[in-house]
Amino acid sequence: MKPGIEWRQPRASAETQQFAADLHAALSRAPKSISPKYFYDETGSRLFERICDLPEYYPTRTELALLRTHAADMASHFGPRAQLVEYGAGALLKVRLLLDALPRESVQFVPVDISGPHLLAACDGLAGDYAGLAIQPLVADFTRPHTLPQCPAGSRRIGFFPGSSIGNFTPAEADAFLRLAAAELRGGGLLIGIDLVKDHDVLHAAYNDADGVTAAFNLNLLERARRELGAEFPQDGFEHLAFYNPAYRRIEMHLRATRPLDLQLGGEIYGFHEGETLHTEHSHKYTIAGFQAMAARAGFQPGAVWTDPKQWFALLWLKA
Ligand code: AVJ
Repeated sequence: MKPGIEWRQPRASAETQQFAADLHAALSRAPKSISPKYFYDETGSRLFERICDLPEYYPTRTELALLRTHAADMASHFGPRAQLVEYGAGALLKVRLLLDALPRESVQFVPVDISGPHLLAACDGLAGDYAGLAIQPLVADFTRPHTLPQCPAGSRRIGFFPGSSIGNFTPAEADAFLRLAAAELRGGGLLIGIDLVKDHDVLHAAYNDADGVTAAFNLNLLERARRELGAEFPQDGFEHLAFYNPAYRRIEMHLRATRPLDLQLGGEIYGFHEGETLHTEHSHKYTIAGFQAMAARAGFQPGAVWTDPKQWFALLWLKA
């Protein structure tokens, strides 16, 4: 570096700053825990796509098969015209199966996602393949109060929340989301994907795949902190831990210290004892009746259910 030329660190994005603040908070509490949303940087999103293709990871393929087989039946509940609101839109792949079953001119599609650049790129791709479809993306955190575009006259608002993403919420957060959705979808309804309670070995295998992709996905959270925030911790200091907790009907994922160690982050030092964990994800599993009861308490009227022959995954229609 030439003397006199100041080297400037690239300014941290708002998301990076939020990650740093949340990771400090996560490491300061007991037990240590952080939101699973930090899995999904570029590396993590690519690893998640690989998870969806794993033989042990049944949810994505089971839900896609249900959508492929029953899209027309699902769409028959929407009414003649719909403002279709997808919560946490992501790559916009699953919604295509629904859109294929709807007359294009009868739909306004409103994908809602917190990541603006990704959302807009996905919308461009969708617009290229669905000429004439009205798309109104909304960059927002859908778990917090937000304002949807006005529902076109004569249309019903229909929510779409696939992927069992609601499994990441605690029961209190799931309840809060369902109440918010019931209010804004009033007169229409919600089509939601949920992962069902099943044999514990099947659940365990889905989060402990033989190729270690889920382990890499989990460990990427701290590797991301190394890359993005300059965090320092020993190589092989953490290992993947995922298990089914039957009392809470959820898979828990943790990063477990393999020995006593220090993690340095922005001038702070956080100690881990051997075996201590950073809790990274809950993935709640539901029964159909249990989920319908929770939805009913939140203001929905449970309707049609689509599930696979083994009842591993379900899509539920909930009238708002
Ligand atoms: C995207 C939240 C539905 O809980 O199964 C996959 C994420 N974590 N393997 C899930 C995940 C580990 C996934 N969800």
